[in-house]
This record gives sequence, structure tokens and C-alpha cells, in this order.
Amino acid sequence: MSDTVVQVHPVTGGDWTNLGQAGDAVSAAGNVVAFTTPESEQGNTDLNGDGDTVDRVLQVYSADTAALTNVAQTAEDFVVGEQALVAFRTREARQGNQVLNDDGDTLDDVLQVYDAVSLLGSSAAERGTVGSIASRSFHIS
Ligand SMILES: [Ca+2]
Ligand SMILES: [Ca+2]
Repeated sequence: MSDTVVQVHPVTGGDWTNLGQAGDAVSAAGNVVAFTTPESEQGNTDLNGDGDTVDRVLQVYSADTAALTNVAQTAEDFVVGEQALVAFRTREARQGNQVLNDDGDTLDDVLQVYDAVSLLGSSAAERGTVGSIASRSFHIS
């Protein structure tokens, strides 16, 4: 089996950057590239820390900082917004049976948002925040 690997290239020219990560879905806006890495294609690495290697885990690359961040959350699907926000859908059962929407069960798909740059400020501490949308769950069939 061959793996699909994420590479990025600035539209203004320059060298390719091989992120060294498998990816099966990619979305980009501005300088932010988001993709999901199947753990099974990344050397059976547990990227979301739930003890298995069967998940597709969201990772985000910022061309501004050349930083690759493992968001460590499974993502069924995702979209990158114009202001470096990545919205994604996490199935609680795949995220180590974590309750992500404060309802006491692990049956839901929960919308989460990753702030790749930070709309709140520019300090490193404010970047990379993952927020769950509590008490909202939705199912896409
Ligand atoms: Ca895992
Ligand atoms: Ca739940």
C-alpha cells in the first residue's frame, strides 16, 4: 500500500516543503493548510493519544511560522476559514470515548474549532486553542 503525503508550495515560488505526514484530505486558506492523517498510514502512530491507531487526526501547517501542529483530535471532516480558524467534526467515540459536548454520553459528533493563528491575540499562548461547541451536537448522515 502506498501512502499519500502532504506537501506544500508557496504560490510565489520557492521550494516544496514535505511535511513528512500522510494525509487523506487537505484544505487550505491563506497561509494555513489543514489535513487529516490516518494513523495507520503514519507508521501506526497514535496521533490523538487515545490508545489506538485507527483514527484520522487533524493536523495544521502554518506557512507563516513553518510550524506543523498536531491538533490531536480526530476529524471526520473539516474546513479552513479565511481567518485561520479550522472548524472540524469530531466523533466522540473515536476520540477515546471523550465527552466533548457536556451531555454525559459519547455518542455524538461535535463541532470543534481550532484557532491556527488566534483572533484573540498574537502571543504563542493564545495560539493553537481547540474549543468544543458545548451542548451542540449534530449528525451528518
Ligand atoms: Ca488514536
Ligand atoms: Ca456527547
